Amino acid sequence: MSLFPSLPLLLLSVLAASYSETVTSEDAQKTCPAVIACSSPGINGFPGKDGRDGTKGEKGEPGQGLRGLQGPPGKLGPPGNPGPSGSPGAKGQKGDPGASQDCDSSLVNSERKALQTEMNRIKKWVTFSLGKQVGQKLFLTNGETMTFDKVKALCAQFQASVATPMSQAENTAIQSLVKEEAFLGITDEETEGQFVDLTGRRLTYTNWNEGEPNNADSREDCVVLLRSGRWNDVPCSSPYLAICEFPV
Ligand SMILES: [Ca+2]
Ligand SMILES: [Ca+2]
Repeated sequence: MSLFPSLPLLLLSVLAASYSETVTSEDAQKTCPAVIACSSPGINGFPGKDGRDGTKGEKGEPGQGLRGLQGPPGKLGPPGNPGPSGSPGAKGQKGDPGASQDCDSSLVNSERKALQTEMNRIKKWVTFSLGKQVGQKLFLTNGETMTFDKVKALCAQFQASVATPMSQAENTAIQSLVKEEAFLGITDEETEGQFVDLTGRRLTYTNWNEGEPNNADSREDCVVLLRSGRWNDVPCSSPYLAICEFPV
């Protein structure tokens, strides 16, 4: 007899063994609960992934516990819109004068110099067109005739005085300015026969016409300049041309 069984027998033996193992495995699965119950528990698996956030719940009631300490102040917020303008306040008291007088002084000096320059220009125009200047005197007339008192008032109104020639040059200047007889600032109202200027000083220059002063009718206490340049005493109440002299 051979040591090796025939091939068909060998295959049948293998299939039989395989079937036996299959049946044993299936039986084991069917009886697993019983097996698990009887065996030790398995190791826990890894936790699953987090689920999605649920919907926000309603605000809860304030707690009954102790109130916590106040936290530090928050950051400064943005500036708000400007409010409406308030009503004007009461007027304050007048302040003390400023201390920068040097600046003011230089300004005043500058303006004064400019004004002086302009004033000189105007004086030249006036002198050229209307008046006569001799030394520090400027003779001007408004072309009107009036009594001696009115002439004095007119000249005083312009910080001037009635024309009073103190020299031949001044007498000639007045003569060339007028075309008719004009009052001079000379009288003997205070003392008959003693002629003085309007400040009361005795005359140092005279230019009387021949036969004058004659105090005609005992009522001639004022003096006029004749067309010839000579002088004549006349009544102060008679109207003659007004001439004033201005300091230059
Ligand atoms: Ca007289
Ligand atoms: Ca006379």
